[in-house]
Amino acid sequence: MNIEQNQIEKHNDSLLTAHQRRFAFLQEEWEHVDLESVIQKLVDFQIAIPSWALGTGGTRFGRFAIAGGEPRNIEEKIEDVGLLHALNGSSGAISLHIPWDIPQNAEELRQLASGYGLKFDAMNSNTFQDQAGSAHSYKFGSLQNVNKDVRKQAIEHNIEVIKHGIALGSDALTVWLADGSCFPGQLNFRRAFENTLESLQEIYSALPEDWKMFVEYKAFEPNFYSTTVGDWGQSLLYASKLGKKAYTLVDLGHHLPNANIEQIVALLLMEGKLGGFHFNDSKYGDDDLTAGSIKPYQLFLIFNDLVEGMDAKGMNHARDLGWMIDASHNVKDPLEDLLQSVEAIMIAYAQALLVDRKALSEAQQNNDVAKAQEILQNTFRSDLRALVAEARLRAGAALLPIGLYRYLNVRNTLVNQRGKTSATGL
Ligand code: AOS
Ligand code: ZN
Ligand code: ZN
Ligand code: ZN
Repeated sequence: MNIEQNQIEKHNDSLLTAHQRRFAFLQEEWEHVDLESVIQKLVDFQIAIPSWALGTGGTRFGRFAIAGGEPRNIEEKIEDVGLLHALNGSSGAISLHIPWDIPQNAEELRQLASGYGLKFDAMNSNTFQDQAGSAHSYKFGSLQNVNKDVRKQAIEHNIEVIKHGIALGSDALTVWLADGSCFPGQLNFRRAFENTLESLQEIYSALPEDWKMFVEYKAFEPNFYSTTVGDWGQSLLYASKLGKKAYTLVDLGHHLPNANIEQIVALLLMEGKLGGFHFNDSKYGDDDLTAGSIKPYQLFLIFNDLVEGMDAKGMNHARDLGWMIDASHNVKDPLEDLLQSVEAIMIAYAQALLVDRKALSEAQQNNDVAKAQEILQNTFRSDLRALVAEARLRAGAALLPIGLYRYLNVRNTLVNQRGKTSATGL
């Protein structure tokens, strides 16, 4: 299904007076800053939607179908992201996963995607599951495996993913490895690192000149004693040894409890090695919950360091890092959840854009701790929803994305078109 421009306009008209009142208040509150340039940055900012988050992911214990209407193929996944992008104007890219998505006709998919205003973001490889018909098993790891034939199979898979990505016009490969060990003694850590590095080097050499490789780290799960790309230090080691096209990817849920993610991000950015994000939120581990649903202050602090660091380096906020969501849905309509995640990310970004950098830097220079904290918290506690809504309005999207989604009965339409069974790769 498509959401028509006139449906969006009708919806916006009905909310316009109330919106304008809230926006005018913000304009007054922030009259000392160039709000127009902030709004333009918000309009430009796009967050990629992962193809696997469009259906219900389930838990380790089971899976409960939602009402249905889940996408059954890549075309329908693109259609779903197209719906999100029409509603919020900020979901202009899709991140595919091989082999959960098998692009058959790249040219047709490119056309379909561009019809919705979508690009193909980072491609994701999968060597954490055995695929039907493959010669070797990843039970004891893929790129780290003690058996060279297994490593070779995993390397070739990644190169295959790059080829799919080239055909689709993507320009990045995300490598997340489940490799690690469950028990002491199982692995020689140094050998595992060396094998992984050698394998990554082979994949790296297949990357086109203008591509990036994102090395995603994760503290634990599915392995519970060691993970071969277990933290940002290890990822940074691989990325540094690989070369200038390799970067660290930060998934917010992949740290040990209470890690200071904003500090990690600041230093990776300083080193020119921060590649991008998998946004989500968590209370315990890799919970893959809606961004900003548990720790919105942390999300803001991360963006605060991102904006400061990117500006210090003269980076383009929208283009120079990979912004992606990585989420899993058990109890919510995935599309509604993704709208909520994007909104939370946009709000955190807007807040970070409005931090008084000069005053903060002065407070830091004067060791005025209370003042520094006040500056951050004043901005964080400001309600900037109308600013983000104004950016949506200007982008031709909906003032209230979930409101319009429900008003248009999008899920019911999808159920009628696609049926009640769920058909995701997970
Ligand atoms: C796994 O925990 C990682 O977050 C991955 O980025 C991702 O969830 C997976 O690659 C989906 O394919
Ligand atoms: Zn991830
Ligand atoms: Zn995650
Ligand atoms: Zn994860």
